[in-house]
Amino acid sequence: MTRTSLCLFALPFVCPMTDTLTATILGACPHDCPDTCSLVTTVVDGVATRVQGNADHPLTGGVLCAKVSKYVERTYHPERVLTPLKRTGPKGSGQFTPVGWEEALSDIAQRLHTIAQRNPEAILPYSYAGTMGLVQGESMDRRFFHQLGASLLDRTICASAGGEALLHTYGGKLGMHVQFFAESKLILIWGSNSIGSNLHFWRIAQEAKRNGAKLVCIDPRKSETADKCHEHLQLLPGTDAALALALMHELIRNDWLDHDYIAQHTLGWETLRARALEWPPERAAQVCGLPVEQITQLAREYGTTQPAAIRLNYGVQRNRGGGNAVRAVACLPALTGAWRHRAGGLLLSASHHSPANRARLQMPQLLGARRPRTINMSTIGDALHDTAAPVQALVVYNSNPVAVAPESAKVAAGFAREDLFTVVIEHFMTDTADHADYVLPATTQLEHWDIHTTYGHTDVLLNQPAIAPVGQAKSNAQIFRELATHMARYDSAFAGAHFQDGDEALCRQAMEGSAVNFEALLAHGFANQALPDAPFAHGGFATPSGKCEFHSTALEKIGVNPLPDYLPNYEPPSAAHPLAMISPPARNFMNSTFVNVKTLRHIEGRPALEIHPDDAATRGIADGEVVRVFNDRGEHICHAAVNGRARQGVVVGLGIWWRKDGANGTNVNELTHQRLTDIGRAPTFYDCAVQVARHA
Ligand SMILES: Nc1nc2c(c(=O)[nH]1)N[C@H]1C(S)=C(S)[C@@H](COP(=O)(O)OP(=O)(O)OC[C@H]3O[C@@H](n4cnc5c(=O)[nH]c(N)nc54)[C@H](O)[C@@H]3O)O[C@H]1N2
Ligand SMILES: Nc1nc2c(c(=O)[nH]1)N[C@H]1C(S)=C(S)[C@@H](COP(=O)(O)OP(=O)(O)OC[C@H]3O[C@@H](n4cnc5c(=O)[nH]c(N)nc54)[C@H](O)[C@@H]3O)O[C@H]1N2
Ligand code: SF4
Ligand SMILES: [Mo]
Repeated sequence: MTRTSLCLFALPFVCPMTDTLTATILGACPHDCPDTCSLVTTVVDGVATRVQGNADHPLTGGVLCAKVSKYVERTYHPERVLTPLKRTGPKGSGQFTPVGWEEALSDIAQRLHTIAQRNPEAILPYSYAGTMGLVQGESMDRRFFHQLGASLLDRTICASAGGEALLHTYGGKLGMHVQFFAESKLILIWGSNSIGSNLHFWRIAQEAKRNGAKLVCIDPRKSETADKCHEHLQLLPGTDAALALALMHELIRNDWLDHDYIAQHTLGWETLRARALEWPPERAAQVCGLPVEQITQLAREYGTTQPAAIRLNYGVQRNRGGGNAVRAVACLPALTGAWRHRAGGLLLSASHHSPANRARLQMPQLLGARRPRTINMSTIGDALHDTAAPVQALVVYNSNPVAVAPESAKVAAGFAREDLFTVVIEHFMTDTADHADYVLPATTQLEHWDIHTTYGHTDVLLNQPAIAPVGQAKSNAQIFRELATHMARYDSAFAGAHFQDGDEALCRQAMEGSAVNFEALLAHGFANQALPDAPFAHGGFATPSGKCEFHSTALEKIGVNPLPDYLPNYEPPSAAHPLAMISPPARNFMNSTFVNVKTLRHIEGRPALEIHPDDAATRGIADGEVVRVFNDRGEHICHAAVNGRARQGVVVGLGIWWRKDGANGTNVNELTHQRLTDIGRAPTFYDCAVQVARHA
């Protein structure tokens, strides 16, 4: 229990009137959000009563988003899974009976061992960022599966297209420090609804606005963020590279270039110049569905304003050409020399500043000489139908693939296979948990230790448990420790001491070899890292050449165009499916998390499809009517929202609702496909053509 300025009582406090014991505990938000807030949980007599933002942590500033303000409601939700459950009905029916931990774990260990004896690669762990914690997300679990020799998972579902694009341009997920956007004079918010998904950046952008900065939003949807920016470029999905190339064209034509920066710190300028000159604004305007003047105006502002900053986000990379789009945008600040200023440049992700000692946590050496196959999580639908080298057991944690992975019909059919042994570690009976043989109850962030590095800023945060586990829940790491103990009956390799490291010890191991002081983390909940203000002011890119690589030899070697280019979508609108569908996050959900929290669901309402008034009118659809959204992969039934947010030709299915909440048992991923991005093997959720009709 720790002192914070928020807490009225420096130490646990017994109220003389009510005789209750009150304490405040420092934590970290576990969610897949760039803000990674510092949390303060108030606990009265062992019960968490409130979760607030830590006022002492500058980037949190005492403020949380609506979702995590409801974390107590989620933690004590009446539908929390509180005991291990064993399936009693058909797969997917959600029929289970409670069983003891001992029975569940010994049966699971025996089943996994039997499969592993024949072929450990038939076992697949499936996890993502349900918690971003290093301990509950990527420590004991990895040791367990490495020892087993299970198939490896390629964790591509969110950020790998943009991440690898940055790697091949800057040398890593490196960029501006978020706090310096406050000093920028021009901010491009590119492919992001900051108000919904990056709230603490939005606060900084507001500060810049008050200091006279101009804010420009580049997004096919008239998002809440677009509403509040000075300018909105409402381009067609998947056309960002064309826009970026036209901006370059104008920078070149008007000589708004920093020739010295280009000469010293970039690679491949002449070839990029030639490519950009193929993209006059008129050509891009056609491709992007934008007025020419909007493009030339933006180029003028970007070329003549310093410091100019780009908050690029993952909305641009969920199309076929997503990697190239990120590369094209990432070239811009090197052309104008925006990097010379700490308030200039670009931020997509800063996660390569993380000091985490992942090798220490994950112990890949436990694989020995074995080199298991790798399965891409984004094509789990196909992977579960592979008959040549079938997956026979799945262990899912920190993820809800049946709802979030593309082409759900295939994913759900795969999870429904009677010959597949599935363990799901969860808080709730999600669409995925419904398909399990065993569901194991996991602790939430209020109940376990964890340590966090982030991708939106560069601080390190410690999460201390505020309350005892609810029901019989155990932390993920504890579950894998106990599973290892059961496995040790069959295989003594699982008896190693590294399978008994406790959660707090794992938190300490995560920082081994770094400059982060663990005692300071215990006292304050967060620690800053000393880093230069302007990462590339004097070049120093982390690429092989040390330069910003417009031309990437590494990409050329893997058969990708070495220069950024515009790649049209896989699914351009057609006569049969004339509307482009995007499905970005809902403000009050976190992917498919919080969908079952009543107060938040109440705000989001119901699964809806935003559609332009003209597209609605030609189909005889009025606001609020039930519609069928369909393509060759399936059909999703929801309510039309004719609310002015969708542009003509584009529809927006907001948020990842649970399939079981859908009118016909589907969500938007019924319509998405499994084709992957140009770079990074990532899904192309927003590259999806559909037709919409009134539901009869
Ligand atoms: N409230 C909330 N916050 C979240 C999440 C959530 O579900 N809810 N999810 C978290 C996760 S996992 C992630 S990865 C991040 C994502 O967060 P960001 O990467 O910041 O992106 P989003 O806020 O999802 O916004 C994406 C925006 O891109 C737009 N967009 C779609 N297609 C295109 C395109 O082709 N070009 C351009 N320029 N824009 C396009 C969409 O309309 C949407 O407004 O947010 C995190 N934060
Ligand atoms: N159509 C469409 N689909 C998308 C996207 C989109 O924009 N459009 N976005 C994609 C993106 S960016 C992402 S990141 C993925 C996200 O997909 P997922 O990573 O699957 O994220 P969530 O849907 O939030 O599911 C996380 C689950 O982890 C559980 N969980 C949380 N903490 C813990 C814990 O400590 N232990 C255990 N065992 N479980 C825990 C939660 O209860 C929740 O059910 O979805 C992708 N899918
Ligand atoms: S989801 Fe993001 S904004 Fe909300 S509390 Fe967590 S880190 Fe902060
Ligand atoms: Mo994500």
